[in-house]
Amino acid sequence: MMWMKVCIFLLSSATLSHGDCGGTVTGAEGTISSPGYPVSYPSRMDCTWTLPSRGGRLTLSFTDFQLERPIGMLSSRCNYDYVEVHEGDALVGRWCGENSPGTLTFGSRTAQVHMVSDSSISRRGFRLQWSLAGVAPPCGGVMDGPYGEITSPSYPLDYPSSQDCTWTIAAQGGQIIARFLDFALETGSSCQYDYLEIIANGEAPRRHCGSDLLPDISSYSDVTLHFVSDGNKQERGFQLLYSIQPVSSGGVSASGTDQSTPPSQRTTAGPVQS
Ligand SMILES: [Ca+2]
Ligand SMILES: [Ca+2]
Repeated sequence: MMWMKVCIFLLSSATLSHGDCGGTVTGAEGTISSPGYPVSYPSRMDCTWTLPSRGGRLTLSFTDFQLERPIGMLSSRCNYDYVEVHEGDALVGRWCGENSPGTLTFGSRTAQVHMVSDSSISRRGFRLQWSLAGVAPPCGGVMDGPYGEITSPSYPLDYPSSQDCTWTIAAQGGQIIARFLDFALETGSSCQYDYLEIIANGEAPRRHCGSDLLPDISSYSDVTLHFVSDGNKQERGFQLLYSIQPVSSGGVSASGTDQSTPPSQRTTAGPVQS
């Protein structure tokens, strides 16, 4: 039973290969084709491809479609081989023969493409291109591990417009040491367009923008990072690594990357604009 579950997990987490019988797609775009395409698909197949919309807008475009032609009284039901498309729990339609679904667009629900063949007569099958637009990249959260990385959304590509992300690094009784490896935000005289606000050691927020690398952050209380971008002009964003140093009764412990800053001399990142 456990072994089966592991296999199911491996199958479902793998990137689809050309002509697989079903699976779940990952990424932002790709192609799906029926098994064996463009040679005949197998008989007695039953394959389901799942395309999560992840809150974005999903487009399926069938670029080739050739299944067995239905004949007889039940031909309108595609009684031999067919492709069905579902959006969430709803059936969008069933297609067969050379009657292609064409291009279908979905709102925010997961789409499924389901193909079934009977015991005889196969054709070329189908090929479709899919793409996903408008999916918000991951942004913000609580960082409670002993170390980690925080980057602006889509980093190292330009961050999207209209972002508002808040990260909290939990000190958990230790000392947070954070180092910026990269920093490039749209410049503004008072950082009024895009900015990163940092709250450390319980002090007032400091707002940063531009492209000067910020100094290290050292804080004995939670650090809050608040990133905002406006509606136009995007830059690369920022990348920051942090670690939590345990604090012993005698002061900062002798493990980790930076034991040189006693609490009395601790600093927070100063503003770029001064
Ligand atoms: Ca058939
Ligand atoms: Ca901007």
